[in-house]
Amino acid sequence: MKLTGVELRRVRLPLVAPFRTSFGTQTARDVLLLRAVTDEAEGWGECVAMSDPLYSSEYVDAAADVLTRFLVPALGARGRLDANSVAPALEPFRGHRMAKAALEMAVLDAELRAEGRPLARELGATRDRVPCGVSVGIMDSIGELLDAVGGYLDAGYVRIKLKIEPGWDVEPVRAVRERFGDDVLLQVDANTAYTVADARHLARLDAFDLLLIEQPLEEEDLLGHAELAKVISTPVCLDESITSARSAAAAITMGAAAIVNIKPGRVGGYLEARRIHDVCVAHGVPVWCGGMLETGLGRAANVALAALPGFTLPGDTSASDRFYRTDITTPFVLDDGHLAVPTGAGLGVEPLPDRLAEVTTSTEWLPV
Ligand code: OSB
Ligand code: MG
Repeated sequence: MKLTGVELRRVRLPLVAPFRTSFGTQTARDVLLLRAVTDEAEGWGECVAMSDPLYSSEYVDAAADVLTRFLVPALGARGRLDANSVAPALEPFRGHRMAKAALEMAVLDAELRAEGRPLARELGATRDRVPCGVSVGIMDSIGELLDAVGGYLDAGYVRIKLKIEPGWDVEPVRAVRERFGDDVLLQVDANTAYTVADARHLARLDAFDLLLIEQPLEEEDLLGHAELAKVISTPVCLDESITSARSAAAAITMGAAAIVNIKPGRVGGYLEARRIHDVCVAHGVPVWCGGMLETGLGRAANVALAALPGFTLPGDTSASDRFYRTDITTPFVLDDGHLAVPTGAGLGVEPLPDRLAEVTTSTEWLPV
Protein backbone atom coordinates (compact mmCIF):
# COMPACT_ATOMS: atom_id res chain seq x y z
CA MET A 1 0.00 0.00 0.00
CA LYS A 2 1.02 3.57 -0.57
CA LEU A 3 -0.26 6.30 1.75
CA THR A 4 -1.86 9.24 -0.06
CA GLY A 5 -2.70 11.29 3.01
CA VAL A 6 -4.46 11.35 6.35
CA GLU A 7 -7.54 13.32 7.33
CA LEU A 8 -7.70 14.48 10.94
CA ARG A 9 -11.29 14.98 12.04
CA ARG A 10 -12.43 16.30 15.38
CA VAL A 11 -15.86 15.26 16.58
CA ARG A 12 -17.71 16.25 19.73
CA LEU A 13 -20.27 13.94 21.29
CA PRO A 14 -22.29 14.91 24.38
CA LEU A 15 -22.43 12.22 27.08
CA VAL A 16 -25.81 10.87 28.21
CA ALA A 17 -24.80 11.80 31.79
CA PRO A 18 -21.72 13.35 33.39
CA PHE A 19 -18.93 10.79 33.97
CA ARG A 20 -16.93 11.49 37.12
CA THR A 21 -13.65 9.81 38.00
CA SER A 22 -10.96 10.58 40.57
CA PHE A 23 -9.31 12.82 37.95
CA GLY A 24 -12.28 14.88 36.77
CA THR A 25 -15.81 15.09 35.40
CA GLN A 26 -16.62 14.77 31.69
CA THR A 27 -19.84 15.89 30.06
CA ALA A 28 -18.79 15.51 26.42
CA ARG A 29 -16.19 13.55 24.47
CA ASP A 30 -13.92 15.47 22.09
CA VAL A 31 -12.50 12.76 19.82
CA LEU A 32 -9.80 12.87 17.16
CA LEU A 33 -10.55 10.51 14.27
CA LEU A 34 -8.13 9.65 11.49
CA ARG A 35 -8.95 8.57 7.96
CA ALA A 36 -5.95 7.06 6.23
CA VAL A 37 -6.25 7.19 2.46
CA THR A 38 -4.08 4.74 0.51
CA ASP A 39 -3.92 3.67 -3.10
CA GLU A 40 -5.81 0.48 -2.16
CA ALA A 41 -8.38 1.39 0.49
CA GLU A 42 -9.26 3.82 3.26
CA GLY A 43 -9.09 3.08 6.97
CA TRP A 44 -10.34 4.66 10.19
CA GLY A 45 -8.41 5.28 13.38
CA GLU A 46 -9.66 6.67 16.68
CA CYS A 47 -7.37 8.44 19.12
CA VAL A 48 -8.25 7.77 22.78
CA ALA A 49 -6.52 10.90 24.12
CA MET A 50 -8.88 13.06 26.16
CA SER A 51 -9.23 16.85 26.12
CA ASP A 52 -7.02 17.35 29.18
CA PRO A 53 -3.86 15.50 30.31
CA LEU A 54 -5.50 14.09 33.46
CA TYR A 55 -5.62 10.35 32.79
CA SER A 56 -2.27 10.34 30.99
CA SER A 57 0.19 12.95 29.74
CA GLU A 58 -1.38 12.90 26.29
CA TYR A 59 -4.28 15.14 25.27
CA VAL A 60 -6.17 15.54 22.06
CA ASP A 61 -4.61 18.82 20.81
CA ALA A 62 -1.14 17.40 21.45
CA ALA A 63 -2.02 14.22 19.56
CA ALA A 64 -3.20 16.25 16.56
CA ASP A 65 -0.03 18.33 16.72
CA VAL A 66 2.42 15.41 16.88
CA LEU A 67 0.56 13.60 14.11
CA THR A 68 0.68 16.68 11.90
CA ARG A 69 4.29 17.67 12.52
CA PHE A 70 6.01 14.30 12.93
CA LEU A 71 4.08 11.05 12.70
CA VAL A 72 2.15 11.40 9.44
CA PRO A 73 5.16 12.91 7.58
CA ALA A 74 7.42 10.08 8.85
CA LEU A 75 4.99 7.48 7.65
CA GLY A 76 4.54 9.25 4.31
CA ALA A 77 8.31 9.20 3.79
CA ARG A 78 8.31 5.41 4.03
CA GLY A 79 7.04 4.62 0.55
CA ARG A 80 5.31 1.25 0.66
CA LEU A 81 3.46 0.61 3.86
CA ASP A 82 1.67 -1.99 5.94
CA ALA A 83 0.39 -1.97 9.51
CA ASN A 84 3.39 -3.88 10.89
CA SER A 85 5.74 -1.19 9.62
CA VAL A 86 3.94 1.69 11.36
CA ALA A 87 5.41 1.25 14.87
CA PRO A 88 9.01 0.89 13.58
CA ALA A 89 8.55 3.99 11.39
CA LEU A 90 7.32 6.02 14.39
CA GLU A 91 9.78 4.56 16.90
CA PRO A 92 12.26 7.51 16.77
CA PHE A 93 9.60 9.77 18.30
CA ARG A 94 9.39 9.34 22.07
CA GLY A 95 6.07 8.61 23.74
CA HIS A 96 2.77 9.80 22.19
CA ARG A 97 1.45 6.26 22.19
CA MET A 98 -2.18 7.33 21.80
CA ALA A 99 -1.37 9.33 18.67
CA LYS A 100 0.72 6.45 17.28
CA ALA A 101 -2.02 3.93 18.07
CA ALA A 102 -4.60 5.97 16.14
CA LEU A 103 -2.37 6.11 13.08
CA GLU A 104 -1.56 2.41 13.21
CA MET A 105 -5.26 1.61 13.62
CA ALA A 106 -6.15 3.60 10.50
CA VAL A 107 -3.43 1.89 8.44
CA LEU A 108 -4.39 -1.53 9.79
CA ASP A 109 -8.05 -0.92 8.92
CA ALA A 110 -7.11 0.17 5.39
CA GLU A 111 -4.88 -2.87 4.89
CA LEU A 112 -7.49 -5.32 6.18
CA ARG A 113 -10.27 -3.72 4.13
CA ALA A 114 -8.09 -3.95 1.01
CA GLU A 115 -7.59 -7.66 1.70
CA GLY A 116 -11.15 -8.36 2.86
CA ARG A 117 -9.99 -9.63 6.28
CA PRO A 118 -11.74 -8.87 9.59
CA LEU A 119 -9.68 -7.39 12.44
CA ALA A 120 -10.81 -10.05 14.92
CA ARG A 121 -9.43 -12.82 12.70
CA GLU A 122 -6.21 -10.87 12.12
CA LEU A 123 -5.64 -10.50 15.88
CA GLY A 124 -6.36 -14.14 16.66
CA ALA A 125 -9.86 -13.90 18.13
CA THR A 126 -11.49 -17.17 19.10
CA ARG A 127 -15.00 -15.99 20.03
CA ASP A 128 -17.85 -14.36 18.11
CA ARG A 129 -19.24 -12.36 21.04
CA VAL A 130 -17.79 -10.94 24.24
CA PRO A 131 -19.26 -10.48 27.73
CA CYS A 132 -19.54 -6.84 28.74
CA GLY A 133 -18.92 -4.92 31.91
CA VAL A 134 -19.65 -1.27 32.60
CA SER A 135 -17.66 1.45 34.33
CA VAL A 136 -19.79 3.43 36.79
CA GLY A 137 -18.69 6.95 37.72
CA ILE A 138 -18.49 8.57 41.14
CA MET A 139 -21.91 9.94 42.13
CA ASP A 140 -23.20 12.61 44.49
CA SER A 141 -24.94 10.06 46.71
CA ILE A 142 -25.14 6.33 47.42
CA GLY A 143 -28.81 6.38 46.37
CA GLU A 144 -27.91 7.73 42.96
CA LEU A 145 -25.19 5.09 42.61
CA LEU A 146 -27.56 2.24 43.49
CA ASP A 147 -30.06 3.48 40.89
CA ALA A 148 -27.33 3.60 38.24
CA VAL A 149 -25.96 0.15 39.09
CA GLY A 150 -29.50 -1.28 39.16
CA GLY A 151 -30.14 0.13 35.70
CA TYR A 152 -26.97 -1.42 34.27
CA LEU A 153 -27.72 -4.81 35.83
CA ASP A 154 -31.25 -4.65 34.36
CA ALA A 155 -29.69 -3.85 30.97
CA GLY A 156 -27.71 -7.11 31.27
CA TYR A 157 -24.17 -6.00 32.08
CA VAL A 158 -22.33 -8.99 33.53
CA ARG A 159 -19.80 -7.01 35.58
CA ILE A 160 -19.85 -3.70 37.42
CA LYS A 161 -16.80 -1.48 37.92
CA LEU A 162 -17.09 1.34 40.44
CA LYS A 163 -14.84 4.36 40.14
CA ILE A 164 -13.41 5.14 43.58
CA GLU A 165 -11.37 7.86 45.29
CA PRO A 166 -10.58 8.70 48.93
CA GLY A 167 -13.96 9.38 50.57
CA TRP A 168 -15.85 7.27 47.97
CA ASP A 169 -14.64 3.70 48.34
CA VAL A 170 -15.63 1.35 51.15
CA GLU A 171 -19.16 2.71 51.62
CA PRO A 172 -20.26 2.62 47.96
CA VAL A 173 -18.81 -0.89 47.58
CA ARG A 174 -20.61 -2.03 50.75
CA ALA A 175 -23.89 -0.48 49.56
CA VAL A 176 -23.68 -2.19 46.14
CA ARG A 177 -22.91 -5.56 47.77
CA GLU A 178 -25.76 -5.17 50.27
CA ARG A 179 -28.30 -4.17 47.62
CA PHE A 180 -27.31 -6.46 44.74
CA GLY A 181 -25.72 -9.42 46.53
CA ASP A 182 -22.49 -11.39 46.48
CA ASP A 183 -22.97 -12.92 43.03
CA VAL A 184 -22.47 -9.65 41.11
CA LEU A 185 -19.02 -9.51 39.52
CA LEU A 186 -17.70 -6.31 41.09
CA GLN A 187 -14.42 -4.41 40.80
CA VAL A 188 -13.11 -0.90 41.53
CA ASP A 189 -10.88 1.60 39.70
CA ALA A 190 -9.01 4.36 41.55
CA ASN A 191 -7.18 5.98 38.61
CA THR A 192 -4.09 6.55 40.80
CA ALA A 193 -5.96 8.34 43.63
CA TYR A 194 -4.16 6.60 46.55
CA THR A 195 -0.65 6.21 47.92
CA VAL A 196 0.97 3.19 49.47
CA ALA A 197 0.29 4.82 52.86
CA ASP A 198 -3.41 4.01 52.21
CA ALA A 199 -2.68 0.26 52.13
CA ARG A 200 -4.46 -0.50 55.42
CA HIS A 201 -7.48 1.52 54.36
CA LEU A 202 -7.64 -0.29 51.00
CA ALA A 203 -7.44 -3.61 52.86
CA ARG A 204 -10.95 -2.81 54.13
CA LEU A 205 -12.13 -3.62 50.61
CA ASP A 206 -10.93 -7.21 51.13
CA ALA A 207 -14.23 -8.03 52.84
CA PHE A 208 -16.23 -7.50 49.64
CA ASP A 209 -14.79 -10.20 47.39
CA LEU A 210 -13.88 -7.84 44.56
CA LEU A 211 -12.52 -9.22 41.28
CA LEU A 212 -9.75 -6.63 41.39
CA ILE A 213 -8.67 -3.12 42.31
CA GLU A 214 -7.47 -1.19 39.28
CA GLN A 215 -4.55 1.25 39.42
CA PRO A 216 -4.73 2.39 43.05
CA LEU A 217 -1.33 4.14 42.94
CA GLU A 218 0.42 6.47 40.55
CA GLU A 219 1.50 5.36 37.09
CA GLU A 220 5.22 5.02 37.83
CA ASP A 221 4.83 3.35 41.23
CA LEU A 222 5.31 -0.29 40.30
CA LEU A 223 7.14 -1.06 43.56
CA GLY A 224 4.32 0.55 45.53
CA HIS A 225 1.80 -1.70 43.79
CA ALA A 226 3.96 -4.73 44.60
CA GLU A 227 4.08 -3.65 48.27
CA LEU A 228 0.34 -3.03 48.34
CA ALA A 229 -0.32 -6.46 46.83
CA LYS A 230 1.36 -8.03 49.87
CA VAL A 231 -1.00 -6.20 52.25
CA ILE A 232 -4.39 -6.56 50.56
CA SER A 233 -6.10 -9.71 49.31
CA THR A 234 -7.99 -8.02 46.43
CA PRO A 235 -5.96 -8.70 43.26
CA VAL A 236 -4.10 -5.63 41.98
CA CYS A 237 -4.79 -4.80 38.32
CA LEU A 238 -2.79 -2.18 36.43
CA ASP A 239 -4.13 0.21 33.80
CA GLU A 240 -2.14 3.49 33.54
CA SER A 241 1.19 1.78 34.43
CA ILE A 242 1.04 -0.66 31.51
CA THR A 243 2.36 1.18 28.47
CA SER A 244 3.97 -1.70 26.53
CA ALA A 245 4.58 -5.45 26.51
CA ARG A 246 7.91 -4.73 28.22
CA SER A 247 6.32 -2.76 31.06
CA ALA A 248 3.71 -5.51 31.45
CA ALA A 249 6.42 -8.15 31.78
CA ALA A 250 8.26 -5.99 34.35
CA ALA A 251 5.13 -5.34 36.41
CA ILE A 252 4.21 -9.02 36.45
CA THR A 253 7.74 -10.13 37.38
CA MET A 254 7.83 -7.56 40.20
CA GLY A 255 4.53 -8.73 41.66
CA ALA A 256 2.86 -5.41 40.84
CA ALA A 257 0.14 -6.81 38.58
CA ALA A 258 -1.98 -9.93 39.09
CA ILE A 259 -4.33 -8.81 36.31
CA VAL A 260 -3.85 -6.40 33.40
CA ASN A 261 -6.28 -3.95 31.78
CA ILE A 262 -5.27 -3.69 28.12
CA LYS A 263 -6.16 -0.45 26.34
CA PRO A 264 -4.78 -0.43 22.79
CA GLY A 265 -4.59 3.36 22.69
CA ARG A 266 -2.50 3.58 25.84
CA VAL A 267 0.08 1.05 24.60
CA GLY A 268 0.62 2.32 21.06
CA GLY A 269 -1.85 0.19 19.15
CA TYR A 270 -3.67 -3.09 18.61
CA LEU A 271 -0.51 -4.95 17.60
CA GLU A 272 1.29 -4.06 20.86
CA ALA A 273 -1.97 -4.82 22.71
CA ARG A 274 -1.85 -8.32 21.26
CA ARG A 275 1.76 -8.71 22.40
CA ILE A 276 0.72 -7.71 25.94
CA HIS A 277 -2.04 -10.31 25.75
CA ASP A 278 0.56 -12.90 24.75
CA VAL A 279 2.97 -11.92 27.55
CA CYS A 280 0.16 -12.10 30.12
CA VAL A 281 -1.07 -15.47 28.85
CA ALA A 282 2.49 -16.80 29.08
CA HIS A 283 2.59 -15.68 32.73
CA GLY A 284 -0.89 -16.96 33.57
CA VAL A 285 -2.10 -13.39 34.16
CA PRO A 286 -5.74 -12.71 33.17
CA VAL A 287 -6.40 -9.68 30.97
CA TRP A 288 -9.46 -7.65 30.06
CA CYS A 289 -10.11 -4.89 27.56
CA GLY A 290 -10.40 -1.38 28.95
CA GLY A 291 -12.24 1.51 27.36
CA MET A 292 -11.80 5.24 26.79
CA LEU A 293 -15.36 6.25 25.89
CA GLU A 294 -14.77 5.14 22.32
CA THR A 295 -17.15 5.82 19.46
CA GLY A 296 -18.36 2.84 17.47
CA LEU A 297 -15.06 2.77 15.57
CA GLY A 298 -12.83 2.21 18.60
CA ARG A 299 -15.49 0.04 20.19
CA ALA A 300 -15.52 -2.28 17.15
CA ALA A 301 -11.77 -2.76 17.42
CA ASN A 302 -11.89 -3.25 21.21
CA VAL A 303 -14.55 -5.92 20.87
CA ALA A 304 -12.38 -7.72 18.28
CA LEU A 305 -9.41 -7.65 20.68
CA ALA A 306 -11.54 -8.75 23.64
CA ALA A 307 -12.43 -11.90 21.68
CA LEU A 308 -8.86 -13.25 22.06
CA PRO A 309 -8.53 -16.28 24.35
CA GLY A 310 -6.57 -14.58 27.17
CA PHE A 311 -9.34 -12.03 27.76
CA THR A 312 -10.90 -14.11 30.52
CA LEU A 313 -12.54 -11.23 32.40
CA PRO A 314 -15.37 -9.02 31.05
CA GLY A 315 -14.09 -5.71 29.67
CA ASP A 316 -15.27 -2.10 29.74
CA THR A 317 -16.74 -2.87 26.32
CA SER A 318 -20.14 -1.39 27.05
CA ALA A 319 -22.84 -0.69 24.48
CA SER A 320 -22.91 2.59 22.53
CA ASP A 321 -25.76 3.93 24.70
CA ARG A 322 -23.65 3.71 27.86
CA PHE A 323 -22.12 7.05 26.88
CA TYR A 324 -23.88 8.27 23.71
CA ARG A 325 -27.47 8.78 22.70
CA THR A 326 -26.40 8.54 19.06
CA ASP A 327 -23.14 6.89 18.01
CA ILE A 328 -21.33 7.76 14.78
CA THR A 329 -21.64 4.14 13.54
CA THR A 330 -24.51 1.69 13.68
CA PRO A 331 -24.77 1.38 17.46
CA PHE A 332 -23.37 -1.52 19.46
CA VAL A 333 -26.33 -3.01 21.34
CA LEU A 334 -26.11 -5.38 24.28
CA ASP A 335 -27.56 -8.86 23.69
CA ASP A 336 -27.82 -10.93 26.84
CA GLY A 337 -24.88 -9.01 28.33
CA HIS A 338 -22.70 -9.51 25.25
CA LEU A 339 -21.61 -7.58 22.17
CA ALA A 340 -21.19 -9.34 18.84
CA VAL A 341 -17.71 -9.26 17.31
CA PRO A 342 -17.88 -7.49 13.93
CA THR A 343 -17.34 -9.85 11.00
CA GLY A 344 -16.82 -7.41 8.11
CA ALA A 345 -13.43 -6.49 6.64
CA GLY A 346 -11.20 -4.30 8.83
CA LEU A 347 -13.09 -2.78 11.74
CA GLY A 348 -16.28 -4.07 10.17
CA VAL A 349 -18.06 -0.77 10.84
CA GLU A 350 -17.95 2.68 9.26
CA PRO A 351 -19.12 6.13 10.31
CA LEU A 352 -22.61 7.02 9.13
CA PRO A 353 -21.89 10.01 6.84
CA ASP A 354 -24.79 12.23 8.00
CA ARG A 355 -24.18 11.51 11.64
CA LEU A 356 -20.45 12.10 11.25
CA ALA A 357 -21.08 15.45 9.57
CA GLU A 358 -23.42 16.49 12.39
CA VAL A 359 -20.84 16.01 15.14
CA THR A 360 -17.71 17.16 13.26
CA THR A 361 -16.13 20.33 14.63
CA SER A 362 -13.13 20.50 12.26
CA THR A 363 -11.26 18.57 9.59
CA GLU A 364 -7.77 18.84 8.25
CA TRP A 365 -6.24 17.02 5.29
CA LEU A 366 -2.58 16.06 5.59
CA PRO A 367 -1.18 15.07 2.19
CA VAL A 368 2.05 13.05 2.24
O1 OSB B 1 -9.48 4.18 33.91
O2 OSB B 1 -10.56 2.78 32.76
C1 OSB B 1 -10.28 3.95 33.04
C2 OSB B 1 -12.57 6.25 31.05
C3 OSB B 1 -11.69 7.25 30.71
C4 OSB B 1 -10.40 7.19 31.15
C5 OSB B 1 -9.98 6.13 31.94
C6 OSB B 1 -10.86 5.11 32.28
C7 OSB B 1 -12.19 5.20 31.84
C8 OSB B 1 -13.23 4.24 32.22
C9 OSB B 1 -14.39 4.08 31.29
O3 OSB B 1 -13.24 3.63 33.26
C10 OSB B 1 -14.14 3.03 30.30
C11 OSB B 1 -15.19 2.95 29.23
O4 OSB B 1 -16.26 2.41 29.51
O5 OSB B 1 -14.95 3.40 28.10
MG1 MG C 1 -8.73 2.41 34.65
